Parts: sequence; C-alpha cells; structure tokens
Amino acid sequence: RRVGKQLARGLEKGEFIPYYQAQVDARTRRIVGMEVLARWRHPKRGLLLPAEFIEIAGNLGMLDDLDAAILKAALKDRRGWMQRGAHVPRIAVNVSAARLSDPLLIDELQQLDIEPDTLSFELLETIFLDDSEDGVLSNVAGLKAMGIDIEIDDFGSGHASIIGLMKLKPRRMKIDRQLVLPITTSREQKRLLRSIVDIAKALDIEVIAEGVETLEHAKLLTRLGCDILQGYAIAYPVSADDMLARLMEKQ
Ligand code: G
Ligand code: G
Ligand code: MN
Ligand code: NA
Repeated sequence: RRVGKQLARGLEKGEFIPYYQAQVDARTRRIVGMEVLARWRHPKRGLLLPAEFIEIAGNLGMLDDLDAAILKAALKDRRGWMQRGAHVPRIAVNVSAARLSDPLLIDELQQLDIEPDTLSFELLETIFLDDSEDGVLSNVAGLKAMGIDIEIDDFGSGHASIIGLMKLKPRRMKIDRQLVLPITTSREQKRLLRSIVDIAKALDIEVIAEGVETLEHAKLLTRLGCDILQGYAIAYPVSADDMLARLMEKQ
C-alpha cells in the first residue's frame, strides 16, 4: 500500500533520522544520557513524529529495519560528536519486540563495533510476558555480554511484572509518565511512586523518571529517590546538531 511503499523507500533513502532527548542526573542535573527518538524527514510532509509511522511500520513488519537504521544513524552521530571533541554520554535506543527476537541481532550488532557502556536498549515490559520466548532471553544475554545495558521502558503502563524484572535484571527502569504526572497533586500517587523506587532499589535497578514536565516534579522526583530525569522540564528532543551544541557547552 502507499504508506508501506513510502516507508520502504524512506528507509532506503535515509529519511529516518534520530532526534535526541537529554537525561540528567537527578542530583547534579548534569547530562548522563539521552534517548534516541526516530523522526521521518518526509519529502512532502516535513518532519514526522513516531505517532505517524511507528505503528504502521510495525503492522507492515518493517519496525525491526527502522530500529536498525536509527541505531546505525545514532552511532554515526555519536562518532561525529566525539570527533568534534564532545564528551558523549550513554545513548538509549528504543527496540521493538520484532528486533529483539531477531536471531541475527547479536551478529549484526557485533559488526557495528559498539563500545561497552555507551549504549542502552529500551524494551517495553510487555516484551517479557511470554516465557517461551527463548530467543528473546538469549538475545538479552548476548546484549549484556556486549556491554549493552537493558532498560525497561514505560514501566507501570504494561504489566509491571516483578518476576519479569528479576528474570531480566535490567540496569535501569523508566517509570511511565502516567505515574509521574500526578505525583504533585495526589499523595497516593506520590506514595506509589516512592514504592516503585523502593522495589527498583531492592533489585539494584536505577530509576529514570520520564515525562518530567515541571521543576516541581523534578524536585519531588529527586526527593523520592529517582536517579535520572527526562522530560520537557529538562530538555526537548532535538536534532543531532543541536545536541552537539549542548554537549559542547561547558558543564
Ligand atoms: O518521540 P515521541 O515521544 O513522539 O515517541 C513516541 C513513541 O515512539 C515512544 O514510545 C517511543 O518509544 C517510540 N519510538 C521512538 N523512536 C523509536 C524507534 O526508533 N524505534 C521504536 N521501536 N520506537 C520508537
Ligand atoms: O515511550 P517512550 O518513553 O519511548 O516515549 C518517549 C516519548 O515521550 C517521546 O515521544 C517524547 O517526545 C515524549 N516526551 C518526552 N518528554 C515528555 C514530557 O515531559 N511530557 C510528555 N507528555 N511527553 C514527553
Ligand atoms: Mn523510550
Ligand atoms: Na518511555
């Protein structure tokens, strides 16, 4: 169909590009990472957000190719930033279930020459529901062996399985913004967030709060024990050039 054709052509022509949203240490407010977010530089429609193409790409079986293209482009940006003398923190890419269950994933990644401790994979907690997914678990082991961190994305919005967490032993979890937003207006929601942080701490998992939209949220999340903050109050997603400019500012 038409969008499918456009997507395939866009992938071939390199129209899918990474944007970057900074993440900061909750205490020092220094940049410690960034999430890579796909954009489609569409020849006619301009710069498109994931809402316009991720689901379609998934339905057409092209999301794994998109993920691979975005990772490659992000690693290239990263090399460029380093050549310009920037200190580059960890980058975190979103990884679809299709890509995570690809038997060729680890082989492909090994061709890319990824330095340990510079890359994280964000995985949705729903990926780990099915115990029979041996391929997924062996890929996760392979990623860890390569020094790629596992992060659970949107924690609390899917199934929030504690057993899943223990099996997976991710390095970090990102608390879904639906759980973050109400903490400044509801005592119950604040207590809930604190409890999730406690669970993470018990399992030695670092906590990233996403959807940090106000400075009041940032302050409270820091007090509740979150390690890393991400959201519009910290930084908007920006292009590679804008991210380089930010990285070159003296901290
Ligand atoms: O940038 P934005 O907040 O609109 O992203 C919306 C959603 O799209 C997020 O949930 C994010 O996880 C997803 N997303 C963004 N980039 C990618 C990508 O490169 N691959 C996959 N699989 N999902 C992505
Ligand atoms: O699902 P995932 O966490 O990958 O989604 C990241 C998405 O969240 C991106 O599309 C980004 O644009 C969006 N986002 C980032 N910060 C904020 C925020 O503070 N508030 C809201 N509502 N969305 C945000
Ligand atoms: Mn994400
Ligand atoms: Na998320």
